Amino acid sequence: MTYFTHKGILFTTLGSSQKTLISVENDFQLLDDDVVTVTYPKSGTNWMLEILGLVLRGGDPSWVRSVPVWYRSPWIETDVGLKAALNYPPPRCLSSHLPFQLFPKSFLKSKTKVIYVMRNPKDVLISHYYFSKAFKGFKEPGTMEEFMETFLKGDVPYGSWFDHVRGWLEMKNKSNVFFFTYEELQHNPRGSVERLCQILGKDLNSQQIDSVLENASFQKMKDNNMSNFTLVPEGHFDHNIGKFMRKGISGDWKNHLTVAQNEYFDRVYQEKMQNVNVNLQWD
Ligand code: PPS
Repeated sequence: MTYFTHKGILFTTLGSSQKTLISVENDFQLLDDDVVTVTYPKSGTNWMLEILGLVLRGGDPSWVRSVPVWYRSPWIETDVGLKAALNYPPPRCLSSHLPFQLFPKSFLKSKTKVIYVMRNPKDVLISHYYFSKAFKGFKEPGTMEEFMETFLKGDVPYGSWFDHVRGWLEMKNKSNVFFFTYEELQHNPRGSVERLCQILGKDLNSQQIDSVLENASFQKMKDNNMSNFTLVPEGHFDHNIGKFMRKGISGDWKNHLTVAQNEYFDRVYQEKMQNVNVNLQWD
């Protein structure tokens, strides 16, 4: 596995290339009825995609159970994903881990809805650490101590968590950018699904919402081969080392970080997020 740097941000060569990144930023046309789920990696992307896939089909699980998530909602910055997105008829469901400055320029002239999902960065760190051990596109993370340093410096694919979240939060006054948190999906799943329905103009009844909630649960997604990444070939992901659907909880960082590591993380967080006037409550 190797990385390359594009405009100061690291990317993996497994599935992405400079050519695709340049094309997606400058040439790719987002359309008014596209819905794009945008996240920093390990923030709940696939969970939101499952919820979206169910909401868009009125709670019917047949789509999410028959089509792999990367075809339902291709990642536009990957070589395969961009090709798929270009061939899909509107309305398209798309995904991206891109920081705002590398996102398609056409977004600013469109009414495309962006659903931006954030997660407690300490849980992102832990999820990223385990994912990096199994995903062959990412570097072996080393010890947790070492990986925390790498993560806090932003020397990971898609760059710094802080820059990513800050960059997208600057779009908070745009009427077509909507923010969700992983923690909100956990603590208020029905309210979150109702808000998403409102955003998408989908009028689901109570039974349909029940079906969304049931089929997007951690256990149902863990059992769904179209969503649990077991279809990813061994050459890309070592299924003996890690599971994509790992724990699915908030606060797992408490089981991993020492008191000193946690305090250090908090100091870096305070420093990097000091000018962000948004109340981000993770716990
Ligand atoms: S990726 O690789 O960046 O696209 O990963 P992403 O989907 O953003 O994040 C993966 C984490 O989300 C958890 N997950 C869920 N949690 C709760 N409920 C549901 N339904 C769910 N689906 C996915 C997944 O387990 C990863 O978190 P960790 O902490 O590693 O378990």
